[in-house]
Amino acid sequence: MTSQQVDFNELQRLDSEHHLHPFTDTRELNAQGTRVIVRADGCYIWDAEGNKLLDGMAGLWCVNVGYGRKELADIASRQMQELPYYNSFFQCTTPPAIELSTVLADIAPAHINHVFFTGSGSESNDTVVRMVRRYWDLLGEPQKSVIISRKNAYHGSTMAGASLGGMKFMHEQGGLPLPGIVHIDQPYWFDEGGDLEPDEFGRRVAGQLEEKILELGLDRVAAFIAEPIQGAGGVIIAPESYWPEVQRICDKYGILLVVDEVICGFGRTGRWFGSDYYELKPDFMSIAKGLTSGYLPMGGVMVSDRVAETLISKGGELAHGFTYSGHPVTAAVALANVKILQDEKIVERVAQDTGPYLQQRWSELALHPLVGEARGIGFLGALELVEDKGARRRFKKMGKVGTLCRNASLDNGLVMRATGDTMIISPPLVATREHIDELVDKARRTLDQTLEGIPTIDFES
Ligand code: PXG
Repeated sequence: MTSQQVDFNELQRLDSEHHLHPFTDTRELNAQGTRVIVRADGCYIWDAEGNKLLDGMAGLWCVNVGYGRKELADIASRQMQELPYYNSFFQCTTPPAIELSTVLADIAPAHINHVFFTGSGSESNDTVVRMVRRYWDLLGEPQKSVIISRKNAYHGSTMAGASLGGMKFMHEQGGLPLPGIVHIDQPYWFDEGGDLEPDEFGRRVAGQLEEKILELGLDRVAAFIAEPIQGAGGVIIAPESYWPEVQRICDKYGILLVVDEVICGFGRTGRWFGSDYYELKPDFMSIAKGLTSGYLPMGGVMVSDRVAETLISKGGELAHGFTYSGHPVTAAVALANVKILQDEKIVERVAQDTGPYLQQRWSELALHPLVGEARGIGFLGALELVEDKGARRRFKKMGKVGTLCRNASLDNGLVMRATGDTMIISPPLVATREHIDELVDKARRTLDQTLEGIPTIDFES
């Protein structure tokens, strides 16, 4: 046994004794042992056992500029030595926070020119709830407080984030959702579209927004929140008819549109924001992840001019804020990260070259007997694993085949995530055509092995 293996076993033991992991069945994990990731470079990660993996998930949808960017480490080090911390409360701020707010206003859609900084996507969405309600309160309509969201959405894990999210298994823990948050259907044609054409289905589920507004009464409805493309829910891409209809309904009734850009922001669709991709006019955009490419934790809420104007001119003090709002080190890293995206024209490359190439190669997997649909946009992709391709029929117990596929993928040196029986990718935006070929080849081998392994699955347990 090498010394590295001894260390690794010891790390696993300590992890199982002291560490509660997020979204994890700790008992199950402790029985299996955790995978300890020790190093990363470019599009690859290495675990403590020496395995090299192509990171098809960019960490957790966040490492947009890839790993090993020395300039980000250098900037953090310099900023830490100069000013490691100061807050943005009490009439203070720091140069990186100011500069970052300016750059974000520049890259955001033209009508968005303000940002409130947070520490994560969840905090961003909690902030959105407070700002949405404050906005209507200031306009003399405090009863306009209900926020409409969607089933199977993911907006974070804090109380408000998990409530806005539409994940039932999360609501079941902790008495959620909070009052004043309701959910309509998601635009998930593959699973829920039945015999309808995608566009007809898209119009119908968008129409639920209007129905819900009328059911609750316009005097009570404050906002609608959605991810441009649902990420954690399974890279769910709405039919083309959906977003124009949602925007029309928000405009017609004057309710605020909150676009959760935590995954789609910072280039993932080949545009700076999902809102650019779908030509939306959001009142709020939640950001995180790609803002710093995950090098440090940071989030924010970008606020439209009409909302900012009301909050500023009528609002007085906004009784909300975090110790780390606008943290100088995270802000400096975010600034340098955005500069990398700009200088290396990474977003343009995803739009014009690597994104279309990934989608072309990814769509070839639709021919595989296990794949009911291969879809994607930019640097997001999903595969629906099915028992019967033609009928879009799922395996009888969800998640078994997905888990088998996920494990086979890791064995093949590719990080691909499973949501139920939907396989997901969200690679670093710097992946080259060669990386994409490697990803698709490994994914195809993984699908072959999964298909071979299905007879060994116990669907009853
Ligand atoms: N909104 C969206 C759209 C997200 O994807 C959050 C908000 C919350 O961000 P924070 O920084 O608070 O985690 C997210 C986070 C998964 C997975 O399993 C996805 C996320 C987080 C954890 C797991 O795909 N997305």
